[in-house]
Amino acid sequence: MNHLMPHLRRTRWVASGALAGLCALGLTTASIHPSAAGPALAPRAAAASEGPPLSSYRQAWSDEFNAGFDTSKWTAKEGYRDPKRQYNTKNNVEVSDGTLKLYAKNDGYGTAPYTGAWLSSNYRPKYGYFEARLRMYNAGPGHWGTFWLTGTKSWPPEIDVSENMGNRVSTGQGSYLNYIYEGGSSGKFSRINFTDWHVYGVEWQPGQPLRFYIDGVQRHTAYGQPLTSEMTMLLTHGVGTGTWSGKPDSTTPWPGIFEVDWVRHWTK
Ligand SMILES: [Ca+2]
Repeated sequence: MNHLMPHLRRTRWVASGALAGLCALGLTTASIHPSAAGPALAPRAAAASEGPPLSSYRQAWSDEFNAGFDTSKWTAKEGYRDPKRQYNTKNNVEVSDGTLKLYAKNDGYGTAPYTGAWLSSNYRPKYGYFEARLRMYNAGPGHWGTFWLTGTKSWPPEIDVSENMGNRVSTGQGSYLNYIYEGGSSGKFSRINFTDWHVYGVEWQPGQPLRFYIDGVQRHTAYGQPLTSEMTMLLTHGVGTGTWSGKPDSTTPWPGIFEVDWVRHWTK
């Protein structure tokens, strides 16, 4: 039962007014691991719309997209995704005014009628809390913008932290939150308007289900095969021709823009 002691001690510190002194020494209550005082995954403060669900996380990596496209952090693909459909090009990647823009265009390249963009992170983490603030801007049928993770050595696994299909702008189905593993998947539509700015996050810890968050509120819990491999983060904007994102039609605006304010990763 000694696991209760840190919590009791913290309460006494706060009550005695000694907390300010601790902060001045560079010590805060965050040094008391919340899991020591209760369940490993307690709800976060209701007011926090971004950041990890526990204060014991520390930020390990980020790209704020405030200073140009950083090729040390991301690799942009140049090549066909499908020769009959889409070509991914660095020309559709732009960082300006503090955000990343990935364009989907109907300008065509070679045999493909559409061009898109595909970024994979050079950073390949394992476990932690992953989060991005993003929106689909100028979106319509065919556009398909996703913040996701996949295995560095194989697919599956796949974690779709925020998958946005342009043909669903008007349906209210929202972002798709999904975990694909060997032999199954667990996905859920979030019912938010993904053309507005939102913060999307996923928590991945050993022995725990994946927990998906939007604006700090848990929206989906995905059980399935334990995920133990390193993952690559991806930001992609493509053009679909099937039912998943719909086909471009006369209502599709061009270029479609998948806009990302930042991507962050925390570890414990
Ligand atoms: Ca930014």
